Amino acid sequence: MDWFYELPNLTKTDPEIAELIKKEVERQEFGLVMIPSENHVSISLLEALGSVLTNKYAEGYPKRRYYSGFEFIDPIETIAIERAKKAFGVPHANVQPYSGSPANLAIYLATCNTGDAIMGLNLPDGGHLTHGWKTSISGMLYKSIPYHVKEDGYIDMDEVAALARENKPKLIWVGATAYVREFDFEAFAKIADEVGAYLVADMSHITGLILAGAHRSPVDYVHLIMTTTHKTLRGPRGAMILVTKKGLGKDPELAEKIDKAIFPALQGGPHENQIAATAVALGEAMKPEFKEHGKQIVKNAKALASSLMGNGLKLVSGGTDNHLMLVDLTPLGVGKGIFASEALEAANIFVNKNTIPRDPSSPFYPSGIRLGTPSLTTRGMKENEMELVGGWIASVINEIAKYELPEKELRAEYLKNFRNEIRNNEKIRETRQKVKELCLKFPFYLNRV
Ligand code: DSN
Repeated sequence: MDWFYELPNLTKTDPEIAELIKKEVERQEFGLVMIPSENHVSISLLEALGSVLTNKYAEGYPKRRYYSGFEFIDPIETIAIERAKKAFGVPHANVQPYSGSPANLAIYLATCNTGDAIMGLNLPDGGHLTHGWKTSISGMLYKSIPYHVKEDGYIDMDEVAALARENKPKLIWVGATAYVREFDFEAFAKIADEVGAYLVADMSHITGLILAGAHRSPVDYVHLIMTTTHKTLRGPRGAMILVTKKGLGKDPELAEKIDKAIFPALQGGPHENQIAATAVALGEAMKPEFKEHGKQIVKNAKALASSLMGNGLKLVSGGTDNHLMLVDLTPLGVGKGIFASEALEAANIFVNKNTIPRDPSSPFYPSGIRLGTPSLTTRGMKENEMELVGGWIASVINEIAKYELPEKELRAEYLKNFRNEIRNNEKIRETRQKVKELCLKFPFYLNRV
């Protein structure tokens, strides 16, 4: 049995935490993790992440630190930086961001003054909180001008151009958290260049697809790139900021400004265990087999989308070009996302409730679910399994048809009853069993031979 499951020391010293970690390993192993921003990291990567590197304080950058003891830490961070530069073809990489949200804040700090206009995809249309949504610091400190998707689910590029000309933003985001089509980076670049804006790709969701050649790269078109490291890249939780050649052409000091925005402006000591694990993830992603893996993620997503639609479900934009899809549950009623995601969880299928464009309900009780194929592809599943899983998902969703979101005051009680009923639902119990049998055929952390 492996150390990360056996936890030989922790089991003795803190059995309460050890037991919960073991249960979580089992949840991931015997369930279908279909939240499109999640993935399963390799066991080698876990060794780097769980190493003594976590003990080290390392404010500053390689060869420019404030403490002593960098004989081994500096080469590790340098390897991560060099791999990032090589993998993406950029002249500068900062691998220290703790995660995506602070990385995006650092980008604002490096490029904008508070009050400047910025543009990003509207949150309910698939955009990210940090791209200017009102409850995020990005929407509080900057003048946010959101753009939208059209009826067909594609970004409205005419609107992007018109809003940019009218508002002259300092920065335009291209990227999303729930968008199923390929980004037209070239069209965004034309608009950003015309109005003199920084164009920043937040490619967190699609980084693995870009490295695999399964989605076009933003590198030639944008000034900056932010990516989290734990999604399709299959690394530890963390993020990177990349400065492109075009970015240095616009501002030769951009790399320095980004580094200063991360440290000392925003962060303290970087997490060197996380940085070592990022280096490992980049090393894995630069191997030829990762190209096949990235392409398979998209093939699987297309197969899953067609199975879901074939089984009667409606998808936003009628399909997908990448790793994720959004099921529009409005044909069943308004605000059904919570019922669908909890019923699927009862069957050991993990997705997340999500708004759909022009959602008639609210972000906490949205009318859709978001799901994707990165984790299942990591386990080795292919189109045949997607066909099967699509049918199971549709049949579980069928079971929630009769549940309607009641008025606010009645919701807690109603949802409690719903959860009890759904746990005991025969169809859902059957699906849970089928899910477990499928997972046993595609072991990842446990029962490997
Ligand atoms: N929470 C991430 C996601 O699920 O897409 C984005 O930050």
